[in-house]
Amino acid sequence: MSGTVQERVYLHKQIETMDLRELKDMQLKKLKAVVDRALRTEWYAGVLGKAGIRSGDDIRSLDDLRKIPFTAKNDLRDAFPSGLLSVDRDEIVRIHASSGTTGIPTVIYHTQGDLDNWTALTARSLTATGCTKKDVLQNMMSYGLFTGGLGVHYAAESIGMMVVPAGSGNTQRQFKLMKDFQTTTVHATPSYMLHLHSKMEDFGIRREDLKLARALVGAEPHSEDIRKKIEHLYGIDVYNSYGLSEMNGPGVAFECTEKQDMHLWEDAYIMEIINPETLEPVKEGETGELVLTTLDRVGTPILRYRTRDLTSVNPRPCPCGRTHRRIRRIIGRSDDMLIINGVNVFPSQIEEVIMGMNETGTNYQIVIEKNGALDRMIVKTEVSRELFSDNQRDLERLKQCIQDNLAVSISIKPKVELHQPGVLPVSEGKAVRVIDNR
Ligand code: DLL
Repeated sequence: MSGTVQERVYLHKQIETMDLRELKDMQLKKLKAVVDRALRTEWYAGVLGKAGIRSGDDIRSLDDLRKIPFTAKNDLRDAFPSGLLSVDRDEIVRIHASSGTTGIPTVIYHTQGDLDNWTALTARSLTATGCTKKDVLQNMMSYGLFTGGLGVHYAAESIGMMVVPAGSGNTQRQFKLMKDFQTTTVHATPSYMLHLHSKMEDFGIRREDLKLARALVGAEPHSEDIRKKIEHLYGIDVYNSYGLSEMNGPGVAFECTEKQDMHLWEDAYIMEIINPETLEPVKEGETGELVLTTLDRVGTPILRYRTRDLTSVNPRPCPCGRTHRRIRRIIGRSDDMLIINGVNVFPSQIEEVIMGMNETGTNYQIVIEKNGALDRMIVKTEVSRELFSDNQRDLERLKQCIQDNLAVSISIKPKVELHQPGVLPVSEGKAVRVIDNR
């Protein structure tokens, strides 16, 4: 693994290493301008008007950000299709959209300038992980309205990488492309990386057939143990990438070669971490919900967006020299918390236990159902092929051990089921880990 090799390459050195005070001045200037642009949209004209904000000049300091009401996913739905459009439609060159769980879409309109800014931020992120024009990037995220495909595609091209636009799925072809074009870098969801590995043997692929050096993984929550597992299975470096379509997509926050939390690009976004119940800011370093404001967006400016993602700020300076503050791994969403017989459980806690054990495989699922008046949780996990051929007593012991570890972590003792590799369903996009049948 090349994790110890410290790359000191910046794509935008002056901005990436900018003094924090200067960065804040820049944010204030941009905030005033984005408020002016937001006022040109039907939606924010109403919302900001009610809050007494009639021009960007009503924002005199970064603290005045708090005068602006939060924007929620539902607001984007209510504003569909064009309530958040801030320029003439002729200026728009692309949209990205998501249908969400309710089926009502949200849409983000991008001008050419918006796309260029997004490309630059993502290219900066790729460079921070050590990618250069010598690398070949195989993009295994889906191309289309989802932002993981095109977002990383254009960024990689812009720094001269050769891109293999494989898209998601078709595992056998992914291996063939990796071999034929000597892919050094892959972009995929962490669950797909694990799935891919479980198929290597079936397709007769040996590790030495591949030139793989790093994986950029994101789009879904995953634990540090999952990162370590992927690194160990392939012998590569794995970097965490965070983003959301409302804020462009990938390229919002990214790990650098230090692999210690993700730099959130503060020249493009203002971040706040709030307590999701009181909506007040948490103390620096405490966990809360991430709220983001776009600073450069022209087509669809979005102010104080409640991401629902739970994280905290790592305020320590990063040895890489970048000054933009880092956010820690997303531990879950303020709305995906499970309540099992009154106990709050985040799926990430269960994942940590399962992935932290050597015997457990690469795929798992959490099923919740009603058992009379009570809730019952079943944790299904795949275990290695060898274990399955061993005797029954070892499997029983492992089951017990998983149960005990879960009881310590989540204060609940769920039913545990062990399965052979390849039995639990895999999805080509984001993994579906929780099936709530209550
Ligand atoms: O998932 C954008 C993306 C593509 C990010 C490729 C990284 C790589 P959406 O489909 O809008 O956009 O989903 C955004 O996914 O609010 C988080 O809940 C979750 N998410 C994204 N990245 C991470 C991550 C893309 N690294 C939602 N860790 C976000 C945990 C993540 N959760």
